[in-house]
Amino acid sequence: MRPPLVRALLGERLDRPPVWVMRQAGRYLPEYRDLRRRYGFAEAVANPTVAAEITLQPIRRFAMDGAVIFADIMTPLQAMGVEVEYTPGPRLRPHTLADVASLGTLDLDRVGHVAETIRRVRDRLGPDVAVIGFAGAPVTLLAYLLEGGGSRDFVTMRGELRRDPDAAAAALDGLARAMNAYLRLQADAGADVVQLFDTWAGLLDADQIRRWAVPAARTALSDVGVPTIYFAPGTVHALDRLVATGADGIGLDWRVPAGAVATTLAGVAVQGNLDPAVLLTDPDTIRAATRAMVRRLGRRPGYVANLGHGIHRTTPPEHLQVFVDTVREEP
Ligand code: 1CP
Repeated sequence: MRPPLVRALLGERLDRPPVWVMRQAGRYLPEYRDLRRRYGFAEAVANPTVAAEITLQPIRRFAMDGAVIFADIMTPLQAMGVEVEYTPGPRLRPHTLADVASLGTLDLDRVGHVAETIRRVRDRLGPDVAVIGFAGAPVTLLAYLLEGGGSRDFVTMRGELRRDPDAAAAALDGLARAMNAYLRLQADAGADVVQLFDTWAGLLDADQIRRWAVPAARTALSDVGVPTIYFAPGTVHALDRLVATGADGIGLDWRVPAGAVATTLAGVAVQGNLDPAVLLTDPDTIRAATRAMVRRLGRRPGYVANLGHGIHRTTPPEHLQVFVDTVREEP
């Protein structure tokens, strides 16, 4: 039998929705902070023993239905020759569109540690728990490459897409092909599901999302061989465009209205979408909001319970337990 997470993404309605949480391996967990006292972030990602251990930490505690591999969206760029430092967000040399287009292909040997982490995690989990691989979507990677790090508004990326569309197309195509190779490597190593994170696509208008973000995501996700999820928070203004990525499931942030989901995303699975801020409140509030979410979305075929974005680093772990238990209570 396939893991419940895979079955939900293929459109099956399950008695209880599978559940995992974006950024579930990370700083809100004391056991993560303990390990990170001994290993820097890049060092932890590069070491399959440590990366597998961090990946498994939230599974031991919460028995999630999916284990998301500990790495970063910038990890494969490092294997394309980009130097990245984490402070804790990524910092790198600002690139031009031409620099990005000439990065060349991904050297799969240089991400062999990710494949090895996936093999180790797959070996240590039962058949019901899905291993989740991931990559950053081309638009989001381009945003970091052009800006040289994180930003609230990524104006360089937004300007460059308008200034030189041909060079932008070449840069995005190179990134899309590289991420496609990277996702295939992860599926071959044993990932049961892969997610493409398009964290910054929501900065674009609806036409730009259709022109740039969707085709690039489609290339990155094509023929990966396992079910795929596309997550682009803040794109409610272009929700009807996202299905064209070809993803089996669409990740929703907490602002997406339930009515729009029912009509616009009828043919795909959906994942989400509790506001991560709810987990900073109290058990009663968490239970009420989680039940409302499952009532809203859980009846459709193909539903995966999750937050609407990554878990906040100040979240008390016992609040995440309340969320997971509530998703799993008798319908
Ligand atoms: O010191 C630390 O602990 C480093 C913080 C950290 C962690 C735990 C970074 C730097 N990356 C990660 C792991 C990570 N990043 C994972 C695997 C763990 C898990 O999900 O459980 C994943 C899937 C990511 C993905 C990621 N990195 C995204 C997309 C998801 C999202 O939240 O929208 C983005 C935008 C990044 C960039 C990044 N890397 C790190 C940080 C702090 C950030 C975001 C902040 C910034 O833009 O500066």
